[in-house]
Amino acid sequence: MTRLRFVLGDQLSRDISSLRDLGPGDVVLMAEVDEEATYVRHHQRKIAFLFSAMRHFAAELEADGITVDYLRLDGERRAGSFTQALEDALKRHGPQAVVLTEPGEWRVLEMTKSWEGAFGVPVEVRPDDRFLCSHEDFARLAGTGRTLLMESFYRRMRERTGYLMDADGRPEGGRWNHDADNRESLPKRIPIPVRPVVEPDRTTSEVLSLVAARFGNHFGSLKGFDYPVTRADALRYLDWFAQKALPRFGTYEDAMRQSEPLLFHSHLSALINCGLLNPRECCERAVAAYRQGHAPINAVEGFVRQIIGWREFVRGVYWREMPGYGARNELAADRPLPDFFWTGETGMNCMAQAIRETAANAYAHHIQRLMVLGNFCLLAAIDPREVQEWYLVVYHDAFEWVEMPNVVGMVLYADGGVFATKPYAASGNYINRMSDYCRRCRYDVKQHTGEDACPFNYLYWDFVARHEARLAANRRTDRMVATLHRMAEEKVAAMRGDAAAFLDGLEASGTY
Ligand code: FAD
Ligand code: DLZ
Ligand code: SF4
Repeated sequence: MTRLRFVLGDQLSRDISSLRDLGPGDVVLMAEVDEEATYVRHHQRKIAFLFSAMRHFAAELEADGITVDYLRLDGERRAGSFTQALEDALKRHGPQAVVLTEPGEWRVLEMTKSWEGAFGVPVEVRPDDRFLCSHEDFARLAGTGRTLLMESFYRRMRERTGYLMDADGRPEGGRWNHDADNRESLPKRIPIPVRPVVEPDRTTSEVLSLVAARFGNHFGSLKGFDYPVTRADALRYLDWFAQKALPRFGTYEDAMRQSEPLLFHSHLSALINCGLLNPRECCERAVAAYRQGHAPINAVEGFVRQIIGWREFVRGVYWREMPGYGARNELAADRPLPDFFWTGETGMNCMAQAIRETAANAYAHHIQRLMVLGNFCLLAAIDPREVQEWYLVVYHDAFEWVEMPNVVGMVLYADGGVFATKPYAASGNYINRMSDYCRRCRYDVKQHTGEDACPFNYLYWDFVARHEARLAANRRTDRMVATLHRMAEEKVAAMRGDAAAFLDGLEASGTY
């Protein structure tokens, strides 16, 4: 029986479930399609990364004697959408069945559901078992209540995988979670390890030209593209991380520094999400570094927690809460996204840094995404739909299953606390503690009112005042409200006045 194996751009793994039982006569279909590149206007670097990784993956399959029908965006045979690509391929190959691995996005899964009826061919959608926790197991491990706790889910995942567990079933290092050791700011003279550079080969250069020609008006830059696009380079990148950056990953996980976008972070998310690396092998490489005495427990536990904890957890939340999750707006936020999210032109140095680095690299690390950019969107009541679209566009690792819960649940509290136990609101003080941004800023982080005051300060207290009842009712935030009440009335009025003037002055983004 001939089967058509449809492999999507974030399924670039030889071990993907749709390729497992390849038989003689089977054809692998892969397609660069305009609809996927433009349904939101993805960062140029993200498109280039995915297309180049797809082309390299297809070439590797062919080198192994597998028949691949690869549709290039600029090729003679091309298709505008996944559905059209499939329809045309069915005519070309006349297979008895179509096999694919479950897509990572609700939108695409819905698309696949129409195919059997539309084309009269059986379509088999297989589970994506690159994830360590299936949809069914998620309910078992995370629970089924209205609210879910990542920490309990994570402990179960540790027990299940055996990562960092001793022979008696206890967590190695005596604690499940070493987060308390992972909040240091960066010492002045600490050396930051220099990343390996992957020079673009011919395939990548062709893709870069294609993207510049077709999507050159999208956000971001292609300059200096040096990210891995093959499995071999991705494995070398993982190995480099385990040796050079992982040892300090934990301690400085929350730190930020001017013009240092990566610090000790792994920069692996896009490689994992598109399939070049498997999340299990990333954890196992980190655990091996711990066993060999190359990395301490706080680093390795922190890294493993991000992957088998947060990554698996948000994916479970996404599928549990969809459809409808993206429309949640518990805090009734409705301000349009300010223009400077696309230009970086703002006097707030922390925001300008994070946005410019995002434009340059299609990357910002977690604390920049959460406590700078996200925190601003929360405090300024930016419409969750607009925030989601921005995050989906600008990061090379962004797919809806992971972007949406991080934005809706973690950053904006727009789901009313499905898994965040409180809104992660913070004033300029937090950013000052964790970075050197404030020293280079035109605003003064110590001031709360007036022209030079840090906008995060008055926006924070305005946020507390606007959501006073909700925050007072939550044990984890009631102290914010108590502090507000202890402030002089005139000071509160002045901060709220400054917040209103600042927010009124924000220019909405039109097109981008
Ligand atoms: P590291 O700091 O080195 O962490 C190691 C790995 O853990 C990451 O590669 C990633 O696979 C995983 N991880 C860590 N935190 C999370 C998390 N909260 N959710 C899921 N996985 C996590 N991550 C994405 O992969 N795609 C997204 O679209 C995305 N959008 C985000 C949006 C917001 C508002 C926030 C706050 C976070 C978002 N994250 C997203 C999570 C996290 O910020 C990135 O995974 C991380 O910054 C990627 O950089 P890194 O590989 O250097 O990660
Ligand atoms: C993000 C993206 C882009 C830009 N382009 C393609 C593409 O041309 N072909 C493809 O197979 N996938 C692409 N993707 C990923 C998809 O939009 C989508 O996120 C995944 O298929 C997950 O469902
Ligand atoms: Fe950001 Fe305020 Fe610090 Fe400026 S002073 S960098 S706006 S936190």
